Formats: sequence, C-alpha cells, structure tokens
Amino acid sequence: MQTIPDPTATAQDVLRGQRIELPSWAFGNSGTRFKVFPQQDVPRDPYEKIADAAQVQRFTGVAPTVALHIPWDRVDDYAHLADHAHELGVALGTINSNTFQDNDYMLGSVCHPDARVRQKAVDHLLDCVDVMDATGSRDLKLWFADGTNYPGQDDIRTRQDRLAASLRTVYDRLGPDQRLVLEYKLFEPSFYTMDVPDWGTSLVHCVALGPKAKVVVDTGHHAPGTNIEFIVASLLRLDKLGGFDFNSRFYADDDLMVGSADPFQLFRILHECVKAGALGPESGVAFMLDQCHNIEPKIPGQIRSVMNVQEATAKALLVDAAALSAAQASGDVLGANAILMDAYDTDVRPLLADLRRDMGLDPDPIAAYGRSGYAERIAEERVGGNQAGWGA
Ligand code: RM4
Ligand code: MN
Repeated sequence: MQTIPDPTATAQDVLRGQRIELPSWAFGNSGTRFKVFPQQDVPRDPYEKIADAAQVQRFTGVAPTVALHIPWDRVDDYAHLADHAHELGVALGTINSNTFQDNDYMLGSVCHPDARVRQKAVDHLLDCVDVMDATGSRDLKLWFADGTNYPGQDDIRTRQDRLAASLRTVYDRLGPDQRLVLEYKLFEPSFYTMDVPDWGTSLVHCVALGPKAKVVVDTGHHAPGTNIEFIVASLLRLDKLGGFDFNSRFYADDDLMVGSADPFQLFRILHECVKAGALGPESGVAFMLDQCHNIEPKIPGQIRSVMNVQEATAKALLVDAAALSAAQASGDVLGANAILMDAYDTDVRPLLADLRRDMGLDPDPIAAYGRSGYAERIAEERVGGNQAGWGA
C-alpha cells in the first residue's frame, strides 16, 4: 500500500534541523543615537554574553551558535572562549568585523582616500581571519559604513576600485573552508552614497572574488517597499546567497525583532528558501539574527525572535508545492495565490509545540525561561563591572 507523505511530519523533520545563529551584541546594552537605556543584569564580557545566548539555545534547541563582533568581543584566548561556549552547549559562529568605530574612519575604511587608513582597515579584517582560525568559524561577515555625504566629496568609481582591492587581499587570506560574506545597506551612516548600497554591488564584488564570497541579506537594509524575496530568489539561483541578518524594520535600520513588523514578508522570504532547498546547514545559507533589544528584555526577545523564524519557516514548509506548481502552470492566478495564503494562514503553533515536546523541550519556551530562575540568578551574580554595549 502506498503511504501518503504527511506534510506536517516532513515539516517537523526540517524544523528540527533548522539552525538560527544569535548575535552576541543582542545581549548587550543598545539604543538609538538619542539614548541607550541600560538594562539590569546585562553581560559584562563576551563570556557572559555567551552564557545568555546559551539560554536561548536551552529553550529553543535550534540556536546553537553565537556570532562575535570584533573588537566588541575581543578576548586574549579565543580557544578558551570556544571551550566556555562548548561547556554551555553552544559554539562560536560568524565573526563580524568592525571598521566603523575608529576616528580614522570618518571618511571611510577600506574605501578611504588615504592608503594608510585603508591598510589599517584591511589589517583589522585580516586579524578577524586570525580569530576565525582560533575559533573554527567559517564566515567572516563584512559590513562597511563607508560612503560619502555630498556630491563631489570623493570619486564614486575610485572608491569601488579601493573596495575591490581591499576585498581581494582579505579573500586571498581565507582558508579552504572559510568564506567572506558581504552585507549591503542602502543608506546610513552615509547619506549620499554608500559604497556597498545594494545586492547588485555586493554581488558584483563577490562574483569577482570567487566561490568563497557570498552576499548577505540584512532584511533591514532596503528601501521601503523593496521586494526582498525577489533578491533572495535571484541570489539562490546564482548560488550566491551567503546568509541572512534577520530583523524587522518599519522605517529604516530599526533592528527590531524579526517577524514582528511584517511576518508575511518573512514567510515569503522563507518560501523562496524552502523551494531552493536552502534551509539546512548543508545549503551554505546562514540564518542569523542581527537585532538590538532596546526596550524589551534581551533573552526573551531573542527567544521570541527564534520562534518567529520557526513559525514563518513552518508555514513556508506547509505550502503545497505540487498544487502550487500545477496552478502556476495552468495560469490559475487566484488558485495559486490561495494555495500560498492557505499555508500562511495556518496556525503552526501547535505543530511547533509538538516538535518541542519531541525534542525534550518545553512547548512554551518563553514561559519556561521565565520559570527557570536564570534572570534572578544573573541579577544576583552580575554586580559591579561595566555592562557590555556598543563599543564595549
Ligand atoms: C550594521 C550591520 C552589521 C552589524 C552592525 C552592528 O548595521 O547590520 O551586520 O554587525 O550593524
Ligand atoms: Mn546586519
């Protein structure tokens, strides 16, 4: 007798293997340029940030890696930090570079008109690859604040040449299993030109560099109304999607919890990933959060974010692919749209609660974290010292 595949069971299997990387900086203090509101019990060093991230993994089971930001997470002994992470049930993930917080970088870093400053920036990126060697990280994530504020301030094309040369030096330093992933951002902190403003620019540089260079899509780095799933589909088609920095935005680079502003957009993005078979770790697409929790508690904020990605993924997995293809092929506009919306409109929370029970987890991760006593424990323990935050 032929068995009919159960889409719920298949979705559960895929969801069990999903991996979502957490940003260390989400656990530190953050805010806007107007004010940072310090929160109680915030980590004072990378060790404590990793301990907090491990709580997110403990209650969700799908977030086993933590991305570091250098120099915010600089330590003397990265192997020791990696051991610490391992003891807590997580591992160190992507290394993020930082060429935007030094006085020398006022006019840019790798695109700066002065060769000395460009070299300083490249040296930092090479240092980051050394860190990757020590942590065993695969990816170097590059985001450049470089750009100009005024027409005529610098030569647009020459800056692209400087960027290409700097990236080449870093690319050539990568080990065989290491990658460079290049993020783009439309505007801010520069307002006239950004040197990597869009996926086209990032893609052009990544193609020129070679197969170890891929594009990162930060969902908050587009103009309002941009069709992000179109970008995702195009990059997947070219095998050039390195990963996501997930967050939500209403206006600009808001860094709010992923799936909070526009869960339908997140579903549409994940639908493209599902179709391309790009959900699993073996696909080479990194699913990362890049968020700041300015007014909400940080550990539950990260747990909620992971759950939001899981919910959007589950809905994307429930799309009836065969029926959708048939409707598309026959030009059934309304039918095709209805098939997609049926999946989106499904309440997947029971399915995810079942999955968590299956994985030996509490079906309600936020409530379980609340009951765990961790928040009270760190409140007692984290007395004195300097809280981590931007630039810490
Ligand atoms: C940037 C960019 C990077 C992140 C920093 C903190 O806007 O999104 O990915 O590392 O912010
Ligand atoms: Mn980002």
